Amino acid sequence: MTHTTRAATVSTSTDAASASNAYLSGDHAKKYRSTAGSQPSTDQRQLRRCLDDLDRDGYTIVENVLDLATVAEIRSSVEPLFVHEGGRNAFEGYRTRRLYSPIDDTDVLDDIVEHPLALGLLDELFEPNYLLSQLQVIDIAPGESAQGLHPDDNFYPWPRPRPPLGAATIFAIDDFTADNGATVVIPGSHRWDDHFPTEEEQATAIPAVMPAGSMLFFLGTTWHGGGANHTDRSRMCVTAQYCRPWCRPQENFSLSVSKQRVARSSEHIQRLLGYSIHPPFMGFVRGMHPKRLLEDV
Ligand SMILES: O=C(O)CCC(=O)C(=O)O
Repeated sequence: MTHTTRAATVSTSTDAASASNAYLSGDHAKKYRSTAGSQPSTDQRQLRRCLDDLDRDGYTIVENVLDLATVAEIRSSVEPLFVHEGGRNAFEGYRTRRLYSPIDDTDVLDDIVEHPLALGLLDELFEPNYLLSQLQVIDIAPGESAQGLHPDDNFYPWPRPRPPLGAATIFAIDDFTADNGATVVIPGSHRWDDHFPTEEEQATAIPAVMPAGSMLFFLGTTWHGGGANHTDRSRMCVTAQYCRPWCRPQENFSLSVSKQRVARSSEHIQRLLGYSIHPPFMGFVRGMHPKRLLEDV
């Protein structure tokens, strides 16, 4: 009798725990189901190779993921959008032009933001419904000095070593060379604790040399920075950063991107901009799915 009662108690609490787990991880939205992971699938061997690189080095490079016509279209579309000739501090770079959140001004970067290889990697790294954290065009002019090395997700106050809370792509719009400001990365630094790199460690940084149209993808824990530009031509890139679905994105896209723009965007862009629910209910608007806001646009 005692045995039976004890077993019943255990089974009831196990049922409650599994019901609670199912609730926490389930997609409860009725009208708008999650579209996470529904992008076109990508070459699995390439994906595995990139994941191996990321695990070992904290970054990976895939050459020629954009054709040169697309690269040229991106350059001509973003060039007129720059407002400032230089940054406001050494980190932004006094000789570096930056275009923050260009997604509201042009659709030309959508293919970068939702690039199937980038999303395929993010699907492996993060929980579904990860978010776009920021989007920038960065143009490093001749004479710019090297940016201070940094990991991108250090502003989340969670001690290292730890899994990445974000990840970034850098798409080369110009060829990236050792002289023109190619992003530099420190291989293996994604595994470091919270220390600032020593001079010896900083000396192990290597430039991400790659032709225009290529993608550098790195973890938020990987130390990196914009390189010094010793040439007489500027070096342009587009960078999209992503974060786990329960982290706060850097850019407040809900405020910087109009509902009209979101309404005409793809499912993936809508989800990445926060028109999504991370189970069980993170991201709701008055208790409802945020996509309902788009119904009357
Ligand atoms: O432009 C680059 O190559 C990287 C820039 C960067 O890491 C940053 O601005 O945080």
